[in-house]
Amino acid sequence: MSTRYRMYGWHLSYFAGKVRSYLKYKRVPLDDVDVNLFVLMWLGKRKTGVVAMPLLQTPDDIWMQDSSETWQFIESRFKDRPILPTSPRQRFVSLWLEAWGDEWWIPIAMQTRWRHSENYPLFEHDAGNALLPGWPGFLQRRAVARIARRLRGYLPAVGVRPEQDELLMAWTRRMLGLLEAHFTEHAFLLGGRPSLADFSLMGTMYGHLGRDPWPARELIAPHPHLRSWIDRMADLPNSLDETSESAWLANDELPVTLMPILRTTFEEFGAQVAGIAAQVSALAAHWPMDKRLPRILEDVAIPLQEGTFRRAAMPYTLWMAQRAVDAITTLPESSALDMRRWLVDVGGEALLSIDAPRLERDGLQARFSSATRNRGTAHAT
Ligand SMILES: N[C@@H](CCC(=O)N[C@@H](CS)C(=O)NCC(=O)O)C(=O)O
Repeated sequence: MSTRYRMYGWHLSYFAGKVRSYLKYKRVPLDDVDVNLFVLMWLGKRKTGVVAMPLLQTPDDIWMQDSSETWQFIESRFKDRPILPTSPRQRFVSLWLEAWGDEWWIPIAMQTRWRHSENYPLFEHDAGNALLPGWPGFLQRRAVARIARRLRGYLPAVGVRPEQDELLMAWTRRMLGLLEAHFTEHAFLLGGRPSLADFSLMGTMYGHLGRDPWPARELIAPHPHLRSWIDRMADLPNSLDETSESAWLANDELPVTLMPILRTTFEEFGAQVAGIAAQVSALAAHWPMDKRLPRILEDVAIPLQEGTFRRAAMPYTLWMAQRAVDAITTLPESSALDMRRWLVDVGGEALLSIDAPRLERDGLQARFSSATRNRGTAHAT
């Protein structure tokens, strides 16, 4: 039996960027292969229930698709180089920034890719060769066009709408400035060593912002420390200097330069999560408890410094946020109290009063968890 793991994913893909960087860091024996049309549309769907990438196949032929499920599984088998800190604050921040990196940044990645036609030749080339390797160009191009149509179809729901383009770019430039300031001081988000938060942010930064020609030139090149972080993350562990300060900050501290970023996530992503929670709660009154929730609901209005941004609520995002909040609510009482005080200081206390039914993941979507189902429409606190 082979002892190697196999990841199916493209360099173009958001979540493959996250998972690939992580698996390399963990030194998982890995075959990193492209997804072809057959694996994407048929085999992967049969094994995991959804058409999505990346997919991971283990040597013992277990298949998985969700990036969070994937790292949790790998952490249980590969104990070296854990990516989730054990101290309460850093642990919560890692999980919260995972949710932010995975969910918040999707519109930015999609806008920068699909609003600029100069990105399409790379997409067509890479996706064409991956989907139908060795086939005639015109068939490859046709297959790519179908995938591109499907992906472009998601733009309005995630908030990429012409009237919001400027707003989102202004936000992006502000945030990239904050990230640049941070990476000028620190090699990774929590200090000298990568954590779950870094891998998640690689989703946006590797395949989309750092590799598509327009954003790589216009948005990333002006930020050299951010550029170096992307390149470092793409080549772990080789780019990690084990002898220097390769640790998260001591005493559960967080880098000062991370704080403005974190505050922004609480204000903005926190508002998005609260908006989704309100819609999911309202749905719980009449939605059949055993039926998967819709992938998208109504719009949520999110206040940014630059204006109000609207995108459709996705229950899946709430599921991810609930996992982060769990890192606080499951703490022993005295540490939970300390964490609550800290959240008040950094503007994140509203997260603790989000009252919504407990969710679990179902493929790319979410459903009420079995605990919620057993309690009728009872809410998690
Ligand atoms: N949240 C999932 C999402 C996986 C995902 O959305 N992958 C994208 C490509 S980067 C995809 O295949 N999307 C297909 C679709 O949404 O229909 C994860 O963490 O793995």
